[in-house]
Amino acid sequence: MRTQVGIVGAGPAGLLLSHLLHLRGIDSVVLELRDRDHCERRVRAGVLEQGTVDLLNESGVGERMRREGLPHHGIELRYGGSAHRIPFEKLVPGRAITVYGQQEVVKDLIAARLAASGKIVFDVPDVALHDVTGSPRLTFGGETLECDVIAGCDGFHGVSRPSIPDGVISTFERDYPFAWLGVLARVPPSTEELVYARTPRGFALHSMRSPEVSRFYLQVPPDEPVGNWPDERIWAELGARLESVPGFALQSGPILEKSVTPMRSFVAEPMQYGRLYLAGDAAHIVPPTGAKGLNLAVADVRVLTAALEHWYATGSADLLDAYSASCLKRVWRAQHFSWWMTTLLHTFDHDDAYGERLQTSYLDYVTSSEAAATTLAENYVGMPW
Ligand code: RFL
Ligand code: PHB
Repeated sequence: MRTQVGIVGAGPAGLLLSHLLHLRGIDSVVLELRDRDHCERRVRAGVLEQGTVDLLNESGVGERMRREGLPHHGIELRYGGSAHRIPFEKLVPGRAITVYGQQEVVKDLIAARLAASGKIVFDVPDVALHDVTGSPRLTFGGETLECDVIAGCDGFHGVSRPSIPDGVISTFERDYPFAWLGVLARVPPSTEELVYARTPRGFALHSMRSPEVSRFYLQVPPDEPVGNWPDERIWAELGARLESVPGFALQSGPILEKSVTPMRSFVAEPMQYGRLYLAGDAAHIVPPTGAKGLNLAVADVRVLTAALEHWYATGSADLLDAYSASCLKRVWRAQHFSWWMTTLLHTFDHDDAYGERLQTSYLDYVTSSEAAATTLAENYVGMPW
């Protein structure tokens, strides 16, 4: 088998890359570890930046997102017994976010690829990369796929990054002393906009998926077994953390899904080796507090598509050679923002009264100074490409 671009992983990065390349007449094959159903059901991100929304619309896969996605023009920060709105329409006019589940983006992209006779091979457990500095090849299930370049879009635990020899890549990491328990519930949201709450009991986030389905996150200890969280305990804890302002009542309902996500910051530099290009979570991870992971994956793929288009059209590898450097500027801005939001809103060591006072001081600043609030708003809706 032969293709122009061999893509490892059918997450948002791999699928969008395959779709954008197809629109430019460039052929690709996507190889995916899991089955289609698993890819389409995995509940993860929910916040799309303005640039992500624009790109999905411009590339013809935004129809359902325009119908079912929820545009939001602000978020709420809740701490110290009061609520504070960050108004995007005032601080970053014309830019907003759209709440639309990552698995819906994945469904839309898979449907678009299959409708265009695109090749996605699901359920392949043994993908391996070969000769990425010479004649790149992917092997799987006894088959060989020869390609001009390989895109490693296989997430943090994939095979692409580990196939790069030791010493080529430098990594930069930060771990956090907590995880998130994510909860999906069949209950109308109790809020119109996302609520980020800092409380002495830990952080809580109230998000949503539709007028009938709500999404919540609770700060929990690292490696917390999900079994420690029966439904009644989840509702009691969400109530204790979110009903921290007068007049707010949390509605409860049947819980559809719950899982624990570790919190981590990670960057691999450079994001390329020979003719292997890493994109999305394969190259970098952010803690979800800033809602940036999916959006960064989209931004990488946008840069890689332009570089490949240029290479095939002109023979010049200039943009491909600059791929990592082009992506890393945005990656590090998102790294800082995600670390900052995480540090600002979570409960750290209960004995660290000094740290707690610093958090409160910065929250007071962000909620009273237009300059500080604009910093939050422009990063949250996404810096311009
Ligand atoms: P993905 O989505 O992990 O996809 C990688 C794909 O590669 C497959 N794979 C392999 N395929 C072949 N061979 C192998 N050996 C393979 N190993 C793995 C996997 O099965 C999978 O299909 O990476 P991608 O495409 O880079 O996309 C990244 C995003 O998924 C991720 O950054 C976001 O989900 C992060 N994130 C959020 N990002 C946002 O922008 N906004 C948010 O609101 C947001 N909230 C979140 C999040 C992530 C969360 N979790 C669970 C980590 C909330 C949570 C709770
Ligand atoms: C979500 O809706 O899943 C979500 C929203 C905001 C975040 C993270 C996740 O910061």
